[in-house]
Amino acid sequence: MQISQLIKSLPKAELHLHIEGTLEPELMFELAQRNNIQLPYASIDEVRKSYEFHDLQSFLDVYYLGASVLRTRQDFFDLTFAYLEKAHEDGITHTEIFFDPQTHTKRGVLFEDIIMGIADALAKGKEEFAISSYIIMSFLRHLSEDDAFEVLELAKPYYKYIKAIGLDSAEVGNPPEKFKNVFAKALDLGFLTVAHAGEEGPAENIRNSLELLKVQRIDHGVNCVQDDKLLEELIYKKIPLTICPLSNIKLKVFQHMKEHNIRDLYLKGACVTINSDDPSYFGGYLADNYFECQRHLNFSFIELIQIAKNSFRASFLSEEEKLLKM
Ligand code: ES4
Ligand code: ZN
Repeated sequence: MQISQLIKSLPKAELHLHIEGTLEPELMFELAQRNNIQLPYASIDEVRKSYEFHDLQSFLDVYYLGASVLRTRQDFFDLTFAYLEKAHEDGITHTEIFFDPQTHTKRGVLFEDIIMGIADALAKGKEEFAISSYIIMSFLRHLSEDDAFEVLELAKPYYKYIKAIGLDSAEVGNPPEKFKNVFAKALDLGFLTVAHAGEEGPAENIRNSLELLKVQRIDHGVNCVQDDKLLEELIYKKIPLTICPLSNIKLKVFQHMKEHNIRDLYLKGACVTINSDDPSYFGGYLADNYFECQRHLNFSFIELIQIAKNSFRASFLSEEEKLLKM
C-alpha cells in the first residue's frame, strides 16, 4: 500500500481546524450567488491565485473576505458537512472544530443560525460517518475583551453545544493577558480552554496562555523553542501542541517543510499533534499534512502512528472514549 493510503487508513483526531477555513472556492462562489453577494474575484481560478500569503495578517484579510458569503443556517450546514465528507475520506474519526462567531455576528448573521447549522451537520456526520466531534467557540483577539464578553453572553442558550473556548486571529499585539477576565468567566461556566500562541508571537504568549487562560492545549506553539525552560515544562507536563505544518509554510512561519521544527519537538518528547488549520487556504487537508511531514521530515510510519495516538490523547474525549477510538 502507498504511504498516503496508509496515512488515510490510520484513525486520527483533528484538534485544530477552523470551519471557516474549510470553505472551498467552489462553495464560496455558490454561496455568493445564493446570497446575492458580490465577490472581488472573476473566477474560481482567480480565488485560488489570491492564496499567496506572506504572513498571518495577509491570510486573515483574505479569509475574512471569503467568510462573508456565509449568511444562513443552511450555509453553515453545507460548509460543515462538506468538511466532514473530506474528514471521513482522510480517516478522521474525531474532530474538534473552531468557529469564530464574531466574524459573522458583526455582519448581522444570527448566532443561532451559525451554531445550529454547524451542530446539525456534526450530528449528521456522527450518523453517516461515525465521526464524533466537539465545537470550540473562538474569540477574535484583534477585537476587545468586552466584545468577547458579549459573545459569551450571546452564546448562553447554546452552551450545551460548546465544549471549549479558544482564542485566534492576529497574535502579535493581542497577547493572552488581554483576555484574562473573559477566560476566567468561561472557566467558571465550566468550559475547557485553548488558545493560539507562539505561532507568530513569542514563547511568552505560550506561558501566559497556560498560566492566565488555563489552557489545556496550545494551538501551534512552535515558538516554544525560544525558551528552553518553557519547552522542558511543556514536555514534562505533557501539554499538547496542535501543530499545523502546511499552515506554517503558507504563512511563512518556516520557509520550507524541511525547516519545520515538529520532528525536533517530537524527538524531544513533546506531545505534538498534526492538524490542518484552514485546509482550503493552505493547500491540504489532514492526511496531506501527515504526508508532507513524512516526505520532508523523515517521519517513519511508526512515528506517525504515535502522533495519531497523541491526537486522541490530546482530545477532549473522556478517557473511556479515547481508548475506544485509539
Ligand atoms: C488562523 Cl492560521 C490562524 N492563526 C490565527 N487565527 C486564525 N484564524 C484562522 N486561521
Ligand atoms: Zn488556527
